[in-house]
Amino acid sequence: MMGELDVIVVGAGFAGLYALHKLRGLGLAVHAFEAADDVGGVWHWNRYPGARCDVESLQYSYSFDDALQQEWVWSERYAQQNEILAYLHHVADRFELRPLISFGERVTSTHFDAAADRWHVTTDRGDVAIARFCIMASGSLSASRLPDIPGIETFSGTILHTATWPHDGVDFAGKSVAVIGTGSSGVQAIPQIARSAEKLVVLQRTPNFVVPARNQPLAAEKQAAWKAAYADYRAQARQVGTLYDFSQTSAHAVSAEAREAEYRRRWELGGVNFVHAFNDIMTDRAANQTAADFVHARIRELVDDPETAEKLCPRGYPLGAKRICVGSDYYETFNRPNVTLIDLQATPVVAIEAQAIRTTEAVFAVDVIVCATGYDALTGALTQIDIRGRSGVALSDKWADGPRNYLGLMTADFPNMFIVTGPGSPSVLVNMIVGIEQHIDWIADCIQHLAYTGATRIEPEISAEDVWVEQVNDAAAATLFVQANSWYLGANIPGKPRVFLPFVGGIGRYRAICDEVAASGYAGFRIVNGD
Ligand code: N01
Repeated sequence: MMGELDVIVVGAGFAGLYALHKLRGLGLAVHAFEAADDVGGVWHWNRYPGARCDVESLQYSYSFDDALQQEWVWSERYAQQNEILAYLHHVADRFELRPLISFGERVTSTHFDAAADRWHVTTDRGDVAIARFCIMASGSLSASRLPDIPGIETFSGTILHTATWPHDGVDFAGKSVAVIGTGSSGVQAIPQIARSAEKLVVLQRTPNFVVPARNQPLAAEKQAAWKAAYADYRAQARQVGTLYDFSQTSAHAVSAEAREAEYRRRWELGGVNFVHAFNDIMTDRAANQTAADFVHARIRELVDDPETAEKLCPRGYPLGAKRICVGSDYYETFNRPNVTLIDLQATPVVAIEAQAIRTTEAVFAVDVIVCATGYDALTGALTQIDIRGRSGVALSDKWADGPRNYLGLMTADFPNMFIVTGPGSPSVLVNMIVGIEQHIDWIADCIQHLAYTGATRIEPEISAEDVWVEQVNDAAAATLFVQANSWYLGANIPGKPRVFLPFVGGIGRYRAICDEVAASGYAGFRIVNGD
């Protein structure tokens, strides 16, 4: 058992690493537990072919240290997984964070001792650490899930999940492969697997809107120009998350020709910027349909077989209401002779057998099944740990009908436990690094405030929590996000309560709310003074 700490951090991905750096800088005794054998979080685990970030490299990086952002050189517009992981290794080494991390230790429980105001954190190795504060930097999309298909355990070939990819890679040459799932991970992996596998069957339950990435080497001049203006760009990003070309115009305010030209311009430039072509795409269904129609037309242009093209056209939910996907050669891949698309809505999977996948219409013999089936998002990494607060109630019980917290940062009955980019915060709806830095900075200020005032405990008032949960729900209800069966709503997990998880009001507004709360002496929180 290690000596008593000020802060325990769970996880050593982007959030955990910055938390360690920031809090150690304040003179606090801080330590992290990380289940993996190295730093990186999702970027350590997600090594599937094609894995890269669809936020541009110059923006998907820390802003807290100017020398770091000036010196690190990105090679591509969108960094590949191994480059992001190399960056995080560099950060861990540069700021000497490794000695603060226990690797290969998964936190299994965190219990609050109300008599001593301390968290007791236990790992799967049986280690116990005690600290005044606990920071859950366990990730928003880290609890992966295999599909609940009958017979999956009987498959005698190789079953892989994109989120736990073998570190020495997978050779698909000469193999018959099935990919289940066509979200961001599937969309990135499918074109790569198609190039090396003998046969590829793509099992699609819901088609997604896929805009082209137009990835390219990052020109030295562009990188230099960004670095020269980083202070300004980062300041803007703190208000909007990722810098896009945000339109101030309604899709209805321009002619059909002008609309088409704008969509085409953005389509050619590539990336998520497409969704911001008009300012009502995420709030007005008719406006949204104009963008959806444009993408449908591109799918029909890119895919040779008209039947396959129709299967790939997303319908019945608004564009962007499920996370938009950014792909490279995604639709073109379905023109390859070795690739077959199966529409699971028309012919659902019945079972996985020893060497095959059976749908209601056919049997596909496969050697490898790649599950790109996603995550128990935002809450999964938290509820799979036995977290018990002041009264002994488990967090998973408190959140049985959906997550309840204040500002997404803390939950009543769980004093001194902070959640980074979890439910009730902008989280996955904005650039994760911007969200992480905002949360860690706020948490660090809060811990300092408690130290200055001699307080030992902070937790939200139930009333503040109730109001915040309502505010999160109201913000989502005013958008089209709630009109799709997405993981944002927990719809991908059987039995998970259907609650829109992230705060949709934007990082600028959210930051202002969090700052106001802090400036007011932590209104909505109950602070207890003295040991
Ligand atoms: O997971 P997903 P993901 N039978 O949940 C299907 C981030 N990310 O790993 O839509 C058959 O989006 C499921 O179908 P349906 C990003 O935020 C970012 O792809 O539920 N199919 C869906 O098609 C992203 O949004 C990057 O009907 C089943 C797919 O599996 C988030 O992570 C890259 C099934 C799951 O898609 C999650 O993305 C990768 C079943 N039983 C990830 N169960 C970039 O930066 C599920 N599906 C680019």
